[in-house]
Amino acid sequence: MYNARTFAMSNKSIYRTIWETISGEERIRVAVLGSKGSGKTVFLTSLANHLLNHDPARCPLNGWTVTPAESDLAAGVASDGIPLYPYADARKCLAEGRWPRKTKDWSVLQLALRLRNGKRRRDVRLEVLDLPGERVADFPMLGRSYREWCEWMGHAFGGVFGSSDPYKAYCAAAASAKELPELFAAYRRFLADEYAACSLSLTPSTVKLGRDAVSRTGASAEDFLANIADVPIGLDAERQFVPLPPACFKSDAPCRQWLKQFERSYNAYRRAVVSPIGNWLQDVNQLFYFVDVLGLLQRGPDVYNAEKAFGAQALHMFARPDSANSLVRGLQWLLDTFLRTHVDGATIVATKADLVLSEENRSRLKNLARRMFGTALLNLGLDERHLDVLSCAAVRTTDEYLHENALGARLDGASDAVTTYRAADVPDDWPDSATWGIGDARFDFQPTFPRFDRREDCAPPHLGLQDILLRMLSLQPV
Ligand SMILES: Nc1nc2c(ncn2[C@@H]2O[C@H](COP(=O)(O)OP(=O)(O)OP(=O)(O)O)[C@@H](O)[C@H]2O)c(=O)[nH]1
Ligand SMILES: [Mg+2]
Repeated sequence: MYNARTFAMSNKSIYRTIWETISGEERIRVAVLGSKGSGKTVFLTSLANHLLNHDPARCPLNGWTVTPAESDLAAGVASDGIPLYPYADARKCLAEGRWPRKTKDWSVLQLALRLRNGKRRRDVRLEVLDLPGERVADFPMLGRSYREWCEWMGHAFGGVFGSSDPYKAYCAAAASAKELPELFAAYRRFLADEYAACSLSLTPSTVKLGRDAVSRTGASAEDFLANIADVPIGLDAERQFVPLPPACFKSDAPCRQWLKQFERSYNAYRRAVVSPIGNWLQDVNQLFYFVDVLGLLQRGPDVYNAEKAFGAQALHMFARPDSANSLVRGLQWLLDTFLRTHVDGATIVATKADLVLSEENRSRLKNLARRMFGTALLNLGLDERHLDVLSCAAVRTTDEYLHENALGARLDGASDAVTTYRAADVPDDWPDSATWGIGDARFDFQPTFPRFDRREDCAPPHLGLQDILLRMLSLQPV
C-alpha cells in the first residue's frame, strides 16, 4: 500500500518547482469557488484593490507590506489565452455604489506583488480564479469519459445528491425514447424539475448559463422549462448530448444508437468549456470555498441541502488520493504526485458578514459554515492545521450601532440615503427543517449596497479580509 502523505515530496508539480526556481518568483494559485451569488467576484475586486493599494492600517498583515511589482501585471497580459479578470469594471461598479454584474465567463486575476517585512522580501505572482458558480456543476466531467460521466450522473442523482425522482422519470423516458427530440425534451424536463427543487447541479451548465452567458431562471419549473426551450444541451444545436442511463448501454436498447454521437458531442463540450478550467485547477495550491450562510437561512432547507451537496462535490475535486493498492494505481499516483500540484490549504468562508451585528453573530456564522462543510473539509485528506473556516465581508456596507443594537446601510440601490435598522440574529445551529421554510421571518437579512470612497487608491472597508490574505499569502509574523 502506497500512502500519499508518506511519499509526497512536494505539494507542487515538478514543472511548477522548476518554473519558480528559474524565475525567482513564487507562484500562488488560488481557486475561489462557491455557488452563484456567494460573493466571489466582490471578494476578488476588494482583494485586488487592497493588494494594489495596500494600507496596513486598513488591512494589517502581520507587519508585511505589499506593493505591486514593477512589471505590473495588474494592467494585464493574458497568459495561455486565459481571460483576465475585469478588475477595472468591477471596481468602477463598487465606486458607483452598485455591485459588480453576475460573472458570465471564467477569468483569472493575476498580480505580481512584492511582499516586505523588515529585511524579508518575497516576490509573488498571485493568480486567483473567478468563474460563474454554475460552471462548478460541470466539474464531474473532468477526467471522465462519456460513459463514466453517465455512470456518475446515475450515482449522483441516485444517491450522492439524494435519490431524485425526476432523474428516475428521465431514465424511464430515455430507455423508451425513439427520437432525439423526445429524449432531449425528457432531459429538459428533468433539469426543470431539479431546478424547481433548488438543485445547483444542473449540467451541462450552458443550459442554465447559455453560451451567450445569459442566466436562465424562472419562478417555477414550467417557467424555467420555457426559458431553456431553445438553449442547446451542449455546445450548439448540432452537438447536443444527455447522459444515457444504464438500460441504454444494452446491445438491443433503441437509445444505444445515440451513444457514438453523444460521445463526440460530450468530448467537444468538455474540451471547449470544462477542460481549460480543469487544466488551470490542476496547479492550484490554495482552495477557498465561499458560502452565503445568511442567504441559505433565508431560502430554507431545500436550498441548504442543494448547497451542501454542491459544495461537497466541488471540494471533493481537490481531495488528495491517499492510497493506491495496485501497481498500476501506484504508478498513476506517482505520476500524479509529480505532475500535479496538490492543495496545501482549504478554507471555507462565510461571506457577507457585514449583514449581521456583532462579533457574536459573526462567530455563529462561522459555526454554521463549519457544521455544513466540516466533514467535506476533513475528507480532503489534508492535515487539520491547513483547514480553516472564516467569516468575511469583502466590502463592508454597514455601520454598527452596538448601543442601539442596530445597523446602518444603504438599503436601496437608487438612493444614497442610509437607513438604520435592527438586524436579524444568526441562530446557534441550522434550524430544524420541520419549522424552517422559505423566507422565514427570523432570518430577514436585508441586502445592502456599497458606499465608500470613490478614489481607487482607497480600498473598500471590510471585515476579516486580512485573515484570508494571511492564509492565502502565508504571511506569518517575522
Ligand atoms: N453586504 C455584502 N453583500 C455582498 C458582499 N459580497 C457580495 N455581496 C452580495 O452578493 C451578491 C453576489 O456577489 P458576487 O460577488 O457577484 O457573487 P458571485 O459568487 O461572484 O456570483 P456568480 O458570479 O453568479 O457566480 C452581490 O451582488 C451583493 O448583493 C459583501 O461583502 N457584503
Ligand atoms: Mg461572480
